[in-house]
Amino acid sequence: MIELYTANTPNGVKIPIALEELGLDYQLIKLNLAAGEQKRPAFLALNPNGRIPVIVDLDGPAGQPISVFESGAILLYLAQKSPGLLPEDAFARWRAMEYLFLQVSAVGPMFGQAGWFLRSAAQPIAVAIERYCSEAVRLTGVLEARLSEHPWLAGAEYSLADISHFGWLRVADYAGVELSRFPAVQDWVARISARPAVQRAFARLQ
Ligand SMILES: N[C@@H](CCC(=O)N[C@@H](CS)C(=O)NCC(=O)O)C(=O)O
Repeated sequence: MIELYTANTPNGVKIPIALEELGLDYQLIKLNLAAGEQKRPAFLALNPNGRIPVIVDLDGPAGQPISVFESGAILLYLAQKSPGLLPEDAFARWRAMEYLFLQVSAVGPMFGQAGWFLRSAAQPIAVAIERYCSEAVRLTGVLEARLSEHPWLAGAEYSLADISHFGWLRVADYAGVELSRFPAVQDWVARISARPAVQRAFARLQ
């Protein structure tokens, strides 16, 4: 059994989607981020960075419980635990890794900062909005180029790379990205949204 601490946010949706895709049993523990539940000592003991998502696998390595934080690390942990999120072909597998790391190192941080400066900053800071929003648009262009040539980010197969990016791209508007300018990404978002596992994950996150 896996305990999943998460919320319905761009990073938070990745792990229930992965768990549903793999058909793994999990207990969903929804945190109220606005109330600061992610900063409580019991949660900080699992993730000293005070952010969701986090999992605790009660049946971890050698049957021992293990906690894992950072969505990219959790996706890789799940891919190792149960086949289905990473292509078996070595070339496609490394494409999946590339796009997973692109998401956690660039798309997530840039979209997050773009949205924060656009919507949450106490006063508008034009240079920050320009920098982060233009990066969010540029990165969406990188995905558009890939998805114009391949159905999924790793190539022919849906993988953890798609799950990782989907959380942010489905709410691209938050970061000032007009998705209609990126038809291949828009179509990819629609195809992922229609997957039964994705719909089950959102139903549980309600
Ligand atoms: N790099 C982290 C980012 C996690 C993250 O930023 N989570 C947000 C929700 S999308 C969060 O917990 N926000 C609450 C806070 O910052 O206190 C990951 O991919 O897991």
